[in-house]
Amino acid sequence: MIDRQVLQPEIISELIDNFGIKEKYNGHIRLNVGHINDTFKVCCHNKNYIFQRINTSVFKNIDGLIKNIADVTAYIRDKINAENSDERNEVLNILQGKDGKYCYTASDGAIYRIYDFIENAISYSGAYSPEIFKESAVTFAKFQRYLSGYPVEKITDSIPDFHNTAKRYEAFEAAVKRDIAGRRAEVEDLIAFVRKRKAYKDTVVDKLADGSIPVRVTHNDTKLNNVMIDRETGKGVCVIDLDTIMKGSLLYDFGDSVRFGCNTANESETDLDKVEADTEMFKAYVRGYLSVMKDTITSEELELLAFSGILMTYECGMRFLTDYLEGDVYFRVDEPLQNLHRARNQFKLVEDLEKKLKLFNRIVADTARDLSIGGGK
Ligand code: ADP
Ligand code: GN1
Ligand code: MG
Repeated sequence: MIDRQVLQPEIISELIDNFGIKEKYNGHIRLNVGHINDTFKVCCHNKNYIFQRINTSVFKNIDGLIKNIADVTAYIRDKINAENSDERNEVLNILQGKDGKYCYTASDGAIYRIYDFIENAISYSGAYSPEIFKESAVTFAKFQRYLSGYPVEKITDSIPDFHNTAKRYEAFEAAVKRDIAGRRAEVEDLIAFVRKRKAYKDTVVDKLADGSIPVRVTHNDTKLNNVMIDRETGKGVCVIDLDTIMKGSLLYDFGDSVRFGCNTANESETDLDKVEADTEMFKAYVRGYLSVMKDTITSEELELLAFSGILMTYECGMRFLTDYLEGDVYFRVDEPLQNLHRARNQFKLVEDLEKKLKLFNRIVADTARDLSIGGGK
């Protein structure tokens, strides 16, 4: 059994050898941010790297996932180079191993990959301002725009139906029925909350299926700590965590950013009085996002932009609750009730987003008017 907190010295040596790292290894630390992979900053002489153990119980199709990342980053790199801009604008650089592969199965049986470390940049999980949040919007939107010409058929869905809210709902009902961890009785109020809003689950799924909103290549995990912000200038530098690049809707990306960044509290906060949807943050995100996407977003997408925050928060809360019912098998938890706390937190945010939907729709409409957006392709 691998200790997820630890990166063993012999594995470090294997990886350094396989990926041809020439600089002398000086030490490493574990980064305790994401919920999925095990991430380590490895410091070498004059250069740092990210060594990542990929979570193979979450990601079943590693070849498809790695190919997505290698292809998409190469594609974006060409676009950035063609822009020839003075701004700091980067793309994740994944290292290629001796055998030509971008990941490596080590002697402990786990699969690893290495990225260049993005220096002098921060991934924010808290204590950020509307300006920082707006920059994250610009950076995610640019990422979306770079990929607007990328052939959708070249993308492998690394987790099929990842944001298919209808399928997520089915999984939730199955978990309630199975009640494998014996936790159902303590969460009846939350189960009722999800069921009451059942109609949400088909909104975007149906529109993607009937073609009224376009299928795009999307990031699908656009929380603020998946974008690196320059430590000095406060400008967005690079989108990271590319495991979930898949076919989807831009509403998934916009909505997930709102879910995380407009919450006045951290996603795991247990004091629900602290959880609210922050109007200033929402305004900032809309302005940043639309300033880049003004010629790309369609009027149907624009109309659902404010609602997408509710949808993605509802879906994520439902996923946390499902995982709690299943005994915490998916999301990394630092304490036993964390998935339950996260679910309660998300549902509190759903309620506040529902209350503010009219206001947030108006903010979208006003910003669109300001930016002379008519709804493009
Ligand atoms: P997870 O899928 O578990 O969320 P991430 O790929 O998002 O894993 O990595 C976790 C954290 O590690 C990020 O939030 C960020 O703080 C840091 N990180 C990841 N990649 C890099 C990188 N290339 N340079 C600097 N920091 C990084
Ligand atoms: C996970 O990998 P990370 O921590 O950035 C999850 C997202 C959830 C998020 C909730 C592959 O994101 O879908 O929205 O936690 N990623 C995966 O914080 O399931
Ligand atoms: Mg992450």
